[in-house]
Amino acid sequence: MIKKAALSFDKDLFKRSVVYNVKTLYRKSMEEATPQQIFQAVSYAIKDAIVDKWMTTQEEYEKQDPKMVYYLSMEFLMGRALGNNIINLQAHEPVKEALEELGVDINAIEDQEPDAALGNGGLGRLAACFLDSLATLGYPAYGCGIRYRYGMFKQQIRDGYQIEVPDNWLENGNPFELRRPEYAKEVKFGGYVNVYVDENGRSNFKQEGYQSVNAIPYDLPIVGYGNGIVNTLRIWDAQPVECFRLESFDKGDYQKAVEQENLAKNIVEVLYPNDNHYAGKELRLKQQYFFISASVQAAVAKYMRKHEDIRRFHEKVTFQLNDTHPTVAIAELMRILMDEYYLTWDEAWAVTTKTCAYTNHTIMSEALEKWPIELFSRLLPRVYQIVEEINRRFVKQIEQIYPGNHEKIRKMAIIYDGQVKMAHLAIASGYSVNGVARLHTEILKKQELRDFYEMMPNKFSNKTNGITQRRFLLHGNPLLADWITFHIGSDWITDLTRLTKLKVYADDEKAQQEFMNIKYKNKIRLAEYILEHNGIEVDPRSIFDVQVKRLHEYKRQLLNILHIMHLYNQLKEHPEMPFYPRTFIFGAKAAAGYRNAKLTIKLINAVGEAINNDASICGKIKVVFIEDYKVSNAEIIFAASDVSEQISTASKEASGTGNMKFMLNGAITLGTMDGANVEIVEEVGEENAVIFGLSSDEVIRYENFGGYDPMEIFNNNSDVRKVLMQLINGTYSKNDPDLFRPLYNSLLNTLSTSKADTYFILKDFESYAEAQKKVEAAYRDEKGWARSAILNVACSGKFSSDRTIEEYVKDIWHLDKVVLPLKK
Ligand code: 26Q
Repeated sequence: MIKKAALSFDKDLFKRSVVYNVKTLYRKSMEEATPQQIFQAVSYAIKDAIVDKWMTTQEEYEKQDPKMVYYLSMEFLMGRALGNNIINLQAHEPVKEALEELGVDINAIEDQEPDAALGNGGLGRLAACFLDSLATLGYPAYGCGIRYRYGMFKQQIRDGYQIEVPDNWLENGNPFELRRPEYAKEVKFGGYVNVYVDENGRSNFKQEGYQSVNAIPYDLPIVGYGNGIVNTLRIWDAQPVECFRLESFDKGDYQKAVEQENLAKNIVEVLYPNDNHYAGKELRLKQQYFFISASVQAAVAKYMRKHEDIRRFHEKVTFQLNDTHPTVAIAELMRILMDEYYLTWDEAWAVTTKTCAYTNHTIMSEALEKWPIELFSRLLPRVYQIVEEINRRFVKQIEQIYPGNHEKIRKMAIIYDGQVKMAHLAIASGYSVNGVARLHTEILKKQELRDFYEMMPNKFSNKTNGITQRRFLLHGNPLLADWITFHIGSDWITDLTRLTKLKVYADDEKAQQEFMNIKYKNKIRLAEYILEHNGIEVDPRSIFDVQVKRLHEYKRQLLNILHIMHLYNQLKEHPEMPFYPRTFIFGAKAAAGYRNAKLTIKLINAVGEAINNDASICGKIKVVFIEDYKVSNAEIIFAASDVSEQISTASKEASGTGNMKFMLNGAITLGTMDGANVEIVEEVGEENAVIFGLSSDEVIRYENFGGYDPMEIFNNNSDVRKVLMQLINGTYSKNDPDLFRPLYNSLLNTLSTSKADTYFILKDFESYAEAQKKVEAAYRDEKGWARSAILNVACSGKFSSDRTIEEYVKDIWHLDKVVLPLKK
């Protein structure tokens, strides 16, 4: 089958373009060029093919003047661009052929590209999936973010420990980006606010004595799948403002000039590598205001180029706030409307409250952003005045609704206890608040945000997350993608619900064999990756049991590894016991300062080291820690997985999106009833997933009664006791028996200064071990497993980010699809 767009892709032109680029960029022939140079040449050739569509799309946006969504996010975890762009241009076949004819392997070239890792994990990758879906569905959208000089750190494992290495992703340049200095914006920090009354008697607020930086936009193309649409991800770089000539030395401005230069250099230097954890750092707040001020200024300027009346801004623009990180956009928009366009408070408020919408991604209290007033007001004096006024009016409103109820004010005020609470600002000032999975939204409404929900129930809605099948199936798992297309056609690429047509193959033995054969080939591909990167041989016939995600105590990698220690104990005690060979695969980065997370990585590696080298268990268990888990190796991992470990403490994982990527690739979920797992089980049926552990209601009930007593389990369960003692008797740390004591203490804490096992690891241990037995039994039933795996793929349609985006459009953004004119 030849795709339409494939026909329109000029293969010969592309080949000439690659050869020409190699020549002009490097003065080399194809034979002489390095793989990196060929990657650059190929990328520029692909960019050529993109640019025309990019211009046409943007011209059409200019002409049709549709409403646009600005997706404001501190993180965009894009991964590699080349392969994805080729796929979305529907040019994979011709490009692959062309490169073969030039003697080049497309996969080797794609491997030359560094991941664009401008994000930590779930929230950043969600933003990337959303951009793909927006472009593919034909919705006018901008992504707005920061062009970090260094993205998420590269992880090296040395002696079992994580080492963080700077991610110099721009080292060889970024062929797809476009620098656009003509759209630079100035962003001001610090100083003080003066009020001037003008001849009309109007008060003018002026920030003075400030420091400023120039924000320079870099645009990246976001190619829609097969529809000619190319949207823009705009990421901002910082440059010092040119303000000082030599004579400034005498004027004493020297100090200020140097400070401004440092400000510009520092601001975009590096992504904060904290996932689900708030760090109240001044530089972080600077980063937030920097890209928000630039983005809001740009959005207003763009609007004013075509429109007269700024009071109707919200009819053409909506800002989606990706968590509270961009929430300062609310006050910045108010500032621009009042101070630069002279709207009254009420007029500005009317616009702002119809423009901004907020997505909540977590209920973990340590992730909530609360900025000290001192810091906030010193850095953003005018913005702080506006936040104060928003707070004053909001508190007044609370008092009107709940007269005399000081408790409400204490719990809901935007400014309280010397802090600015960003979630409260976002909820009070936005027109929409959404959670990211049904359970998560229910918990928000009933627990964390209950007071807000009671006061303004209409603002709240759920938008269950999704993922893009273009990257995580079509690109990441070409064998399965082709098999699916062979059986049901290619419509699934833009309508994932079509996968239900695969249900009829679930009981078809030939289909089952083909399906499991593809899984086997993908397991060989991953086994080769592991051999190359870890030097460990794993058996592709073993069960590939995988937990890849950021390392966090609530995600409970510790539960997984404790259970592996337990299995190993059993195998040692009963060498003859029936045991289906298993390869446990981990991948996880820990925040640099997160002690228990880093220690868990060390434990996984120490246990792996012991087990993998113990000949007495005949290789029945292997434990592999994949170094530097990132989007590009994730694609290979999902495709090769049998078991998807989604074992967070119920109520803690807002949604999860990895869970969806595993399901789409035919892995069976071993999980708790948490986040989107609940909806996964609902779609696929509980007989095709393995569920264990406390429910979120049970967890919350225990928490409300001050926790539970893990000592009871320690005393009564000898398996648990044995494993825990191994944490502190040097079994996995011969030279330093106390090495893992902090992990032991986190579970038992005999000192009782802080609470023990706050993530219910011991409480869920037995249930988890039972569930793991069910997994083994299920895998032994080859046909039953193949059936379940196929059904997981077939039932994953709901979890496309295309569906998620359509829900945002319908309920929150109210955008119209743009139709491109037919080519003459
Ligand atoms: C905040 C302040 C200062 C420094 C860092 C941060 C910060 C950075 C990243 C706080 C939180 C994050 C990331 C949160 C995150 O990734 N949440 C995940 O979002 C996914 C998409 O909705 C969900 O699927 C996950 O369940 C949720 O954990």
